[in-house]
Amino acid sequence: MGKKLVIIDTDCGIDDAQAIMMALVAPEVEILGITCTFGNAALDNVCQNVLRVLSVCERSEIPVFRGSAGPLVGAGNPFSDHFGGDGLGDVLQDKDPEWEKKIQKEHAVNAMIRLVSENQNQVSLVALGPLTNLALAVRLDPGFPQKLRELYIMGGNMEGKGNVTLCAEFNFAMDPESAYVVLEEYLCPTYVASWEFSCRNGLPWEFFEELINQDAPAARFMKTITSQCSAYSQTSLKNKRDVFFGPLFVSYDAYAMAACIDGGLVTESISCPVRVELQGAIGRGMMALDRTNVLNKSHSVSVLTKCDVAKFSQLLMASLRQPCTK
Ligand SMILES: [Ca+2]
Repeated sequence: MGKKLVIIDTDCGIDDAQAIMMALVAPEVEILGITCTFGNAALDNVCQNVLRVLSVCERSEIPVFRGSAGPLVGAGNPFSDHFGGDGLGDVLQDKDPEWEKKIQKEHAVNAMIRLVSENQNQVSLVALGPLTNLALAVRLDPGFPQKLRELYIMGGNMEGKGNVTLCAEFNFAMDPESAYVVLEEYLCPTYVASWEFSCRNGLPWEFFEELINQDAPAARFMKTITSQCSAYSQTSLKNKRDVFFGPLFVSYDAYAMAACIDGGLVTESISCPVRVELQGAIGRGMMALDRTNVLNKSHSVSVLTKCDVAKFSQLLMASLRQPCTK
């Protein structure tokens, strides 16, 4: 049986690194390319972070493409320091002076369109950052979404709880117009792993300790990049999000990836049209679920609500036992 063909679009922070490692280790997945976007860090950092992850896992043959450096509209919000200024916890010193030569010459959006056109109806696109590259892809090639097998998105809200503004999740808040375009115009099967979905399926911190203390290069890498990062600090557990979700370890992007890798992982979802709010001091960037189809849209997405946490834990554990022979 053929492998599942995957393109990963990422703003490579720590949780993206985790998600990419999960895809790298999945025996049934073939990664056609990794496309980079701004988000958790500036675009140059994102590109270097992806190269690092591939290097740690000894999978540097996978092509990496440079994409959008900012949102469609406006100057963009200041970069989040959730995962440190460089996106990987600000602890890595050994910069590769040759990194730019390792990035493909082709622009990420062109690469996405080409790879999907070469493999029509076979590619699963997993979007882990702001959706700017995806919005540009449908503008350059209006038929692009129909050539996809499916789209998985980490981002948005299902309960209106925000993590960077009152009502908006980071990836959507960084480029609301792109999130809007994607959720209006990508008519392929679409699965949204929202901020609250990730938080509601979090894991105990004891699991996190076990995860990063495995005896393998990928685990040691993850232990290093999370070592100084407040997002992984158990002493900062009483931060704002825990008002809603409790003190859990949440590897956000890994949920969207896990859902793509294992169709049986998601145990409950809501099928309905959605729309991203573009106006408002409070609502801009929020995803609204249209459960009664007030908007009269023809296309519904799957908004994930529950997953098999035991299965997810196993995928996480295996992802840090790298490099390995497939
Ligand atoms: Ca991300």
